[in-house]
Amino acid sequence: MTDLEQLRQDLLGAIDAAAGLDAIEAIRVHALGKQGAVTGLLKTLGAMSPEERQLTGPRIHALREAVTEALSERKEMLERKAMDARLASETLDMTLPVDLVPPGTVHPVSQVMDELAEIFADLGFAVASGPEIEDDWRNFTALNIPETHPARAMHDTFYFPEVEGAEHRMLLRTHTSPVQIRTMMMQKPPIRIIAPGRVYRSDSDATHTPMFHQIEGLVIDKGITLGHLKWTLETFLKAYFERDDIVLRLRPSYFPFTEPGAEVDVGYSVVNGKRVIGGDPSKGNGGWMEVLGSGMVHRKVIEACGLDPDEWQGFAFGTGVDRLAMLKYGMDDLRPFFDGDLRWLRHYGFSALDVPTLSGGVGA
Ligand code: 2U9
Repeated sequence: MTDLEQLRQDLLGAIDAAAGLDAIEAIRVHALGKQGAVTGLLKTLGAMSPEERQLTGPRIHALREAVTEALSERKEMLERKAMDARLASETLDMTLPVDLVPPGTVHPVSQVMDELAEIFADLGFAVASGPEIEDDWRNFTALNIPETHPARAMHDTFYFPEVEGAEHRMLLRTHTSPVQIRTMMMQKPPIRIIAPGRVYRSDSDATHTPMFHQIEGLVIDKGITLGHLKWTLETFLKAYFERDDIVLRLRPSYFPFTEPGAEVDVGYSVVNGKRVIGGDPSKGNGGWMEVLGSGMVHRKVIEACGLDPDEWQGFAFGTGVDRLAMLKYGMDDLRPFFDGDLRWLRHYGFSALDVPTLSGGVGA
């Protein structure tokens, strides 16, 4: 056997026996590195006579190719084996909850909006939304608040500058009602929606901020009565405050977009000197607290949206989300809601992993 044949057998044998990637690398350096055995043989070609080079050259080149190929095959096989072993030994349970603490907290307003969406979804209501920049037709006129109506002035509206030739004046919506107007104009009844979102009024003190959050609800169907309204609000308030001893009192009131309109009071009791929703309002220091506005949708509003008020009736209600949060979670000042103070957010915020569900408790 020639030296070349012996070297080939030795190298291929060693490659075949290599147990790991380190061994493969060592053989590569030993054979093909700068000082390697095959490299050494290639270097001898220069000193050979042309006849000898013609004879030996192709054999040395073939040896280098065979070794290179054997190394890469063995390497690929060992890598595949390592990956198979890893796949067999490592498992990842994708159903486990994340084990890190999420950064930051969920703002009480977001938490309450999620709770409200969950409660009303259970009653068959969809969540509707619309733009915060609206026109005065959808924000006022369609809601039976004509230009001369005192309610327009009462809303302390932020108007955009008037544009020459424009049909409508643009403004920051003063309530979420234009969302319901849009829905009634786009969607055939029956309609059951809630419209949560930001609203704007030029007003600022301990209980009013220029931007606050409202939620309004709208039901349009055939044969809707005040009875449906009262049951819906009672069911909602029991779920939201997580108690069964909620009592409601509807007081006649006036809203241009409802007829009749009613303010909704809820009974409260006093626990450790603090008013809490629920309990008997006639006992101890208990009493009534106004929490919602509501009413049967005015026939003029139904008409303005292109529907026949003799065929379709409905009820609507509205309240402040920030106020609902304060009542449930015990804050007594509205202003820190919008300060972005991390201490307040850590104290009153919620874990992002605490998703409100009816079965788990909406405010758990
Ligand atoms: C349409 C028809 C009727 C929504 C309603 C109220 C009564 C109400 C206030 C409560 C406190 C707003 O957050 S607040 O300042 N809202 O009292 N809202 S009925 O009535 C509608 C809405 C849309 C088409």
